[in-house]
Amino acid sequence: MFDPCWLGTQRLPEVTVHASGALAQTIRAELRQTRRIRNDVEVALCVLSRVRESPLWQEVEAALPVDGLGTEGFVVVRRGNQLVVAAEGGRGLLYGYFYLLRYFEWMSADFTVVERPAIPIRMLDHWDNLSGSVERGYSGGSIFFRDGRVVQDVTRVRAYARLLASIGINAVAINNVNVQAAETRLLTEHLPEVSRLAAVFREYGIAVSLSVTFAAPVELGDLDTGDPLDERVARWWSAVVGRVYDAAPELGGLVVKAEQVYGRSHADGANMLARALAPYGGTVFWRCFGSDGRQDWRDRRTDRARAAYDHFIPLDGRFDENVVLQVKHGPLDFQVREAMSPLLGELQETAFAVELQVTQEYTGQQKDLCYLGPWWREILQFDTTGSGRPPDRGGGVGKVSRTVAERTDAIVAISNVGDDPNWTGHKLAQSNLYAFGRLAWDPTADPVSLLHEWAAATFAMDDRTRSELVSIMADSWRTYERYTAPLGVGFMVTPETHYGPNVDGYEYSARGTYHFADRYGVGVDRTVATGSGFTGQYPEPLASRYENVYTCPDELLLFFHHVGYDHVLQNGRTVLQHIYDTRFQGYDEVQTMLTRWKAIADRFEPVTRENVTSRLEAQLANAGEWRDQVNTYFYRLSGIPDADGRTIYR
Ligand code: GCV
Repeated sequence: MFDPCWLGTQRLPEVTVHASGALAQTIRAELRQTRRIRNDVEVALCVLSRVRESPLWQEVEAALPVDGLGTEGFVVVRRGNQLVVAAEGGRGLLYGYFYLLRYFEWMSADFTVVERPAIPIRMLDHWDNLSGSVERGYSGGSIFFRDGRVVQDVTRVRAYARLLASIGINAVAINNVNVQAAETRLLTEHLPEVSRLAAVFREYGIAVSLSVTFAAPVELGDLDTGDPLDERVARWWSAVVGRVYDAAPELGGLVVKAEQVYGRSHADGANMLARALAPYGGTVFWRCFGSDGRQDWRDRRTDRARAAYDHFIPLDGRFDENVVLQVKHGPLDFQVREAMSPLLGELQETAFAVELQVTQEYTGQQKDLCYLGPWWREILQFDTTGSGRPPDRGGGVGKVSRTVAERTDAIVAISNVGDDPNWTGHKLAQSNLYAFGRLAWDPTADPVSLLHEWAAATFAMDDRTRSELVSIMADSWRTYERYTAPLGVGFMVTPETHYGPNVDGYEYSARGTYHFADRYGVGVDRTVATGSGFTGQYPEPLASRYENVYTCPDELLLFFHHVGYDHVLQNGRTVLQHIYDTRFQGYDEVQTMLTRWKAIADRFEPVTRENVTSRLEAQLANAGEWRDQVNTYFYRLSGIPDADGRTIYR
């Protein structure tokens, strides 16, 4: 039995299902496992074609939006002791069922609710290797693979699929984007095994995709090229894709890390795969990996932040319809704070996905508590025009929406689960998986309300304990930012592992991950006037806002500018004093989190108590290292002491 996460505490009364098909079977199986509550409410789940079997059919029909519910939407109506959930088909009904499960015990009065997901593709990518290890995984091994094969027992996979469906996820990619040609071929040769996994996910309305390397045919016989314009390569892929769809007909598509393309351009490569997938309705997720491989710390004009835009904007409009460009939310690499990738506002004619990391590679690796809901909500609500005005919907071509959530065609995140008994290593990191799914469905959701929802569903506890837990967790992303990387300075992490401080660890690397601290100042000059010109990739007024050191938001100052330590921030403090203050404050906040947690810890199961306590203790030690190493580093460079005389080691 696995940790049920947020599906452990809910109860429902008797529910009748007026629907048929595979997903209706799944709902019936779910209902058989659900704990019963004695209640006189009569609940029905009903497809619209049979809604007249429900006494509330008129209310349901009156509630239907003019443009319909879509395949995933649903409507819930309650009048007195009658409650009906209606949807066009099995998918909407499944999401309606989980909605009911989530909220039933909180539903009292009459109400009508219509729910439709804001973003059509809501996907989790897994960086799981066929060997069973997980790249950037902090929760044990893969739940899909072991020793080069798909696991025999898929019970855990089914439990995962159910967790994902309950938060509205409808797609997963099961293997690492860093995939070798040999692994790609292995996957496409062991198709019955892949199809076994796909069948489990299909029970929960989730489409499986495979990561492949574009260069898979390179080593095959006389195919000494991966050129997408070489017909033999295209034929190889068509044949492989045909076999894959024979074995797993509802596959979502293929994911490609587009680091290098043999042949002319990314568009040629992506379109070649897209054409192989098109007959089956499949999609190519083409990851715009943001590295151009030309970084050199000696040359400040090359800038990794520019790479994705420089490569892909000239190709906008040249991709086939079933290509989705998968764009990391920031132009670098999932730092604790980054500017928004300008691609998310500037792609006009190409479908794209915004990519987030639920796995906490740079945000504490599920050792440190770091609830990412507030960060993702900021990303999704970011106004890509910078104008603050509602979008002009009048007659133009291309995308006219404004926020990232409005513009994006898909949302993808790297999953944080593994075969750890609690799935996520840190028990409280389950909240990140939950919040991702819920925000993907509704990007306007309030992250703190989501925490309440998650905590209420996860732990049997009184309201005061829940409020205290939520309050400990709610601001933990900002706390993490304070002790690690305030002002948008990134990459002071230990190279390769990316946990803990190493201020100069990447300073001379070829990855384009610098901070350029010297005795006078710190930060990366990305301005048009004197730096790499990255600010020029944004439209006005964003470009000018970031270009000007006095209008650039404090939290991104060192991302866009190299400034002196005595530069005064909009918050009135100097950069150096802010560096000192935030490290002390971040550490103190972790100490307070630990103290507050210890005061409520005995209200939780021993396994949770021990898990969270030991991780918060480790987090405190980590925050102490960050505080001391970074403060000492800047004190040694600048020679300027802390204005408040706190301890900075010499
Ligand atoms: C899967 C970062 C990570 C890599 C990861 C890469 C990517 O650089 O450190 O582990 O590779 O992102 O997004 O592909």
